[in-house]
Amino acid sequence: MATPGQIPAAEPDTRIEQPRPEKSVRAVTFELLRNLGLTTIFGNVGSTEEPFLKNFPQDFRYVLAPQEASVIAIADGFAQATRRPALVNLHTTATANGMGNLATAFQNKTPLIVTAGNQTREMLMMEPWLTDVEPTILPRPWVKWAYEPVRAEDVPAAFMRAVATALQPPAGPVFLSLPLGDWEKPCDRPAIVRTVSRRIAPDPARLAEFVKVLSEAKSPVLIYGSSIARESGWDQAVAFAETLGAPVWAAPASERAPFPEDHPLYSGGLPFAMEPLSKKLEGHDVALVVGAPVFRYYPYVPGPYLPDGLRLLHISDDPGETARAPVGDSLLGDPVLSLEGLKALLGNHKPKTTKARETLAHRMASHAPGPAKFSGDGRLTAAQVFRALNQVRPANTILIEESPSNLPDLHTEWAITEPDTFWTFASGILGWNLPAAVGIALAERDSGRNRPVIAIIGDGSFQYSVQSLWTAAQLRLPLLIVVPRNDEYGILKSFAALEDTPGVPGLDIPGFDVVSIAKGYGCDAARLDDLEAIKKAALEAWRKSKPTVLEVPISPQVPPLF
Ligand SMILES: Cc1ncc(C[n+]2csc(CCOP(=O)(O)OP(=O)(O)O)c2C)c(N)n1
Ligand SMILES: [Mg+2]
Repeated sequence: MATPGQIPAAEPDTRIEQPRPEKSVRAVTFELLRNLGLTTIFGNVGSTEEPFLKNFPQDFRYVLAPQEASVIAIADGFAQATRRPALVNLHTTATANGMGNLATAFQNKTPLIVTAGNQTREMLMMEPWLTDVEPTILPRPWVKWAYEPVRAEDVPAAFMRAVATALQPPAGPVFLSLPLGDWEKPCDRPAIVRTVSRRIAPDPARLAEFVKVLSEAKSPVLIYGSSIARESGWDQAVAFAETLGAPVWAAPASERAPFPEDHPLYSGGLPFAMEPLSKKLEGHDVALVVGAPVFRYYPYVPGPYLPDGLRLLHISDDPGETARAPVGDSLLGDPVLSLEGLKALLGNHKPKTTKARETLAHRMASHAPGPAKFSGDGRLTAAQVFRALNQVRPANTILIEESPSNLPDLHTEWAITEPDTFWTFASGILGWNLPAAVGIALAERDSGRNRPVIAIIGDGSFQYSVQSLWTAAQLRLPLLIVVPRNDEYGILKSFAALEDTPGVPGLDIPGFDVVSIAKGYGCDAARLDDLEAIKKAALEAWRKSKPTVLEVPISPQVPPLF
């Protein structure tokens, strides 16, 4: 009881809301990630990430790759093969180790949520060890958005914005820098899950203009790009090509196969230089490019962009691509929705042709004459190896390629006839395809599709993200990797010939023991120089529950680039 002059103790006021049980930034973030279905984290952990990963929830999976380049490309392959965003966790400034593959992910248009820890806010200004001093600059220009939340409690909303940004067209990687002291801080708001659209419809009036030009064309030609494959648009691409009656080329250096390569309208892949590309299009009056840049060139071979008299139309959902095309009229819109719209507007159009100019048989005859290309020096050629593998592989086998000088032979010997069975990189930055194959093989197993996966990786290319072999072995993936060993950077010798730069050092790479390297990372491995043994080993590899690396010595050759 209060004595006079004393203030009585307050009775508890039942009208005031009791404080809610406090949740941490970590708890709210994991709840959000769970609700978004982002329960696999591809990472390589460091001290600045341990507070995020503390008491790692049982319903999440952590896929470790012991180098950042591998982490990013494994996640990229997984995201592409699952058609979902993937979550990556790297180590502060060491994110830089993954920059090559981040640039590739950007050009692949893969939605990746790349995160990295940073030092605690208490010390950031003094730049202690492992501070990412400019976290929003470091990953540029290869992310759509880079951000370090201003307040700890903004972390969950930043994740949501990152996912939305990564998914909207053109999809691509984003980067979040997350100071290590933020995770235990209170977060009094639940994380809000949002959804965004992944496709942008084309302007109907512009589509009608395109149809008018195409239907009045005497000899139209189609150039299809990887975005068609990314958006599962093979059926629409075939239906439109057949209705219009136009031959189909794959855009130069396509990272995905946009069209069945055994279709009678399929002409092959366009060369990636001005003069030879323009030559291939001679005789046509209208070309329509769908879902690709105009054009992805590589060597500079001066010449016109297009042959005389050819009008170019271009459809892409990437405003960067539509803006930087040096010629042609563009339409911004989803490639597959556009193909559907074009076909509907064409109505009962009479097809102009039913055949490609260059058939598969024609391409095979010009590239790999006879039963198989022989070297004459006792060693196998890449063409022989690819043909042997193609003979035994199941029809739905997934092929991943980073074997620069052997690519023309591979395309000739191995036609892609089923959707989502070919992957390579959009960038030319080596070190993507081996780890991407690991991510793709993981997606095959997760999804229950379990298609066989083979990666053809050059002996030079094999070295760049070789640590991903360890991840493949730990995950017990039945992945087959074939390394055509020519002891050289073969393609660069072809370049030296084209560019007339004799005497360049550093183009021979003798002495890599691929078998020992692969075994060291936990794979089965063998060196084989006999076609029957290669076929047998391939079939065995797909039945195993571990990766297999086959080193195949091939005859070093310097094929012309065109
Ligand atoms: C990360 C990276 N480093 C260097 C290069 C330059 N480069 C392009 S092709 C190539 C050689 C590839 O050699 P290999 O994988 O053995 O294939 P080959 O040409 O012999 O078929 C190199 C080093 C590159 N594209 N990317
Ligand atoms: Mg080589």
